[in-house]
Amino acid sequence: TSVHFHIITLFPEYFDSPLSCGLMGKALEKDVLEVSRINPREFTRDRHRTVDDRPYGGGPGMVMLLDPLVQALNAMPPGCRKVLLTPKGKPLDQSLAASLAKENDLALVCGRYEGIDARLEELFDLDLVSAGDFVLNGGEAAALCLMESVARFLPGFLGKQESAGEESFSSGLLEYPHYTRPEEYAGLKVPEVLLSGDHGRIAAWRWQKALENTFRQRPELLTTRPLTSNDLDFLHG
Ligand code: 6GU
Repeated sequence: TSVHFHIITLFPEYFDSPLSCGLMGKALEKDVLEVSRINPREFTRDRHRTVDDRPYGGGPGMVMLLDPLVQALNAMPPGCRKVLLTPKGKPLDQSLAASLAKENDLALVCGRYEGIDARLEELFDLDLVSAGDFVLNGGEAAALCLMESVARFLPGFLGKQESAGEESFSSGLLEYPHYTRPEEYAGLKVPEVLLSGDHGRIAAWRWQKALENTFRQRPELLTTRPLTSNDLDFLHG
């Protein structure tokens, strides 16, 4: 298999349905990728199997203990890249997903409660990754986003049809609008060009719509992607 994800989480059952559904379920059956779930609680030795404690200095919530996480990470295979899912991390994007898809082993540490003891970052070389600028209860949902975005780069994950070429972001733009039958619904018609059979005109129309969508919804995406004179003609002309 191409990538082996090692999810370190206090809630291994959180991942049951997402890993069994749709393309991800198929990919796991086909051994396109592999997923292991490790519960840090399994590494506790005390009677109550404690995984968290109150923060030094006071304040609300609980902090995840170092030792169970350290043991879980020490049990990872050699060469394993270690990712900590945390809102203070670098926001996940398509280029990070592509780079993670080149790894053999990826440990995904899911933080819960208020956070984890900061010394974990001194003990291990961790890539800090966030799902985006909003607050979740823990890293699990972010880990799912990461795994799905990485899996789509793996050979054999997508069908021949969809392959990663013509989606949002592969061009650096948002997607163009899609239409299917019927040709007219409640007086709303499918754009004529899509029925024309003229593949050149269709490609040009889709490029223009993708550019317009991006300009309206996510103009900041256009600042890191130089506009061609063609693009500018489409936007203004
Ligand atoms: Cl990785 N964790 C939490 N708790 N909140 C988040 C996040 C991660 N990414 C975005 N928000």
